[in-house]
Amino acid sequence: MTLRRTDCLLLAALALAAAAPPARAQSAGPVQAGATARAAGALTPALPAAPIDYTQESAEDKARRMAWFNHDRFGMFIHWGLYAVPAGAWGDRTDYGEWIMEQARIPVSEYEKFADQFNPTKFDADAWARMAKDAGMKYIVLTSKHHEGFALWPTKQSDWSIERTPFGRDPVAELAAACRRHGLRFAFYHSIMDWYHPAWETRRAWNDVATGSTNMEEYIPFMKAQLKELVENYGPLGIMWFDGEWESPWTHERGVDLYNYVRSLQPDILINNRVGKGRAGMSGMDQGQGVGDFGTPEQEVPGTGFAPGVYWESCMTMGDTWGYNATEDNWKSSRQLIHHLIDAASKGGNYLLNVGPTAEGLFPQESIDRLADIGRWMKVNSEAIYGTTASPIATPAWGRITQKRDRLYLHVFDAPADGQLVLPLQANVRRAYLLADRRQAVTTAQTPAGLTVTLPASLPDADATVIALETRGAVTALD
Ligand code: H79
Repeated sequence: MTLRRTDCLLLAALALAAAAPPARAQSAGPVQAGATARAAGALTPALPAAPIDYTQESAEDKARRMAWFNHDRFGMFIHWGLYAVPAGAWGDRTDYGEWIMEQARIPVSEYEKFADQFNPTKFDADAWARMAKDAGMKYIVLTSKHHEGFALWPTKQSDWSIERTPFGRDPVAELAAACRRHGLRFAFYHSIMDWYHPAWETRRAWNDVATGSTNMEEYIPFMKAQLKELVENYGPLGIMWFDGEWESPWTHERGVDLYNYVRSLQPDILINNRVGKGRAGMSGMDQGQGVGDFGTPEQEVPGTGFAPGVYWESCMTMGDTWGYNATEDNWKSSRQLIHHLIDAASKGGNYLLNVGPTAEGLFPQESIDRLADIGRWMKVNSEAIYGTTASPIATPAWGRITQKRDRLYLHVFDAPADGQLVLPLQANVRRAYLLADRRQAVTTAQTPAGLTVTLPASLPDADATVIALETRGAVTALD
């Protein structure tokens, strides 16, 4: 057993002592006995403030906090951990990813050996941040800890961390600094479920290094202490992106408590809905009782958007796995990835596209190539993504629509054979042109069927050519 048990127990005791009953922001709560005694002196100390219930935030305050997320639309997910060492291979299979410990039932004593082999000497945080930036991404979400429980930073709460490896550097600090240099927001993915920590209640049979008994009252203070390190040492952070919430030890009440805990450390941070229990499977949106700031569709873009004030972000892999797999051969095309980004924006959501770096610290070449392709598209067309809102009409067969102030952006994926787009819209168009060539005028006409746009004979971008329509006055949907 490698965790410092005494530390864990001490933290558990401290956290229990500090725990206060949940209270609404406006209720002062009962006066504490200790405070009353001290108040007898000449100087009256302030009463301890009641803990804020951040889940009671107004829609306006939330919109203010979500503004950057809602504007930026596009981020990079990075899944990097010890699973990069086996790179998907164990026994006679080569198709594993970041779930390899669980799916191959690797004894933890065996898995621990990957730490000795994790030495990413080719890791260049600046290069990673630059690739994200050049692709048009505005934020990076890095796995501080995936389900394997391994901390990618030198945590003081456990020795199951980067300090177990020969690497001798803190990749998290390096990437946080590089993001800041490149103007990217930095964020963490953090798994609630933990296959390594002995106290996680659904401890695996193959965790042969764990001792003692499982106990969530020990595990939760450990997790909070790790999160405190992440927020205080690498912040300010854009997002704390939780996952692994679906197992039975996690409850709605624990989710609300964790949400409030992380917000109390950094009030403006965003927290995804996997902090709670509301998520309806891989569709990622809350059903029933939820907590958290945004929905998390996984490996899909929803068919339609959602009501105003409902925020979401689709996360997706470029291949089959999130963690690096050396034999990956099912890569999505750049065209597909560009379409996913546009599709998400056209429905009012974000796109979080994953890279699984190698144990040497490199992005797979296939990912580098795709990021460059997306970057080339974004360089020309990003104004049709950033700061846009959802399409005013249902998804057309030929592509997608985004809008911003007095502009509509038509993203043409597949031009209709007759070269005409008919939008069920009433709009006064004062200028229409291609973002790829603003001198290339496009003809529009309002007809009873709607707004008709005649495409140029050839479209410059085989992935998505964007037509900007500058409008005057209201744009109304016809039905
Ligand atoms: O980190 C990446 C994956 O390793 C992780 N999420 C992304 C961001 C991931 N965890 N689980 N899965 C992917 C797939 C597992 C799905 C299931 Fe379930 C868990 C099926 C049943 C339990 C989620 C929760 C879907 C239904 C309930």
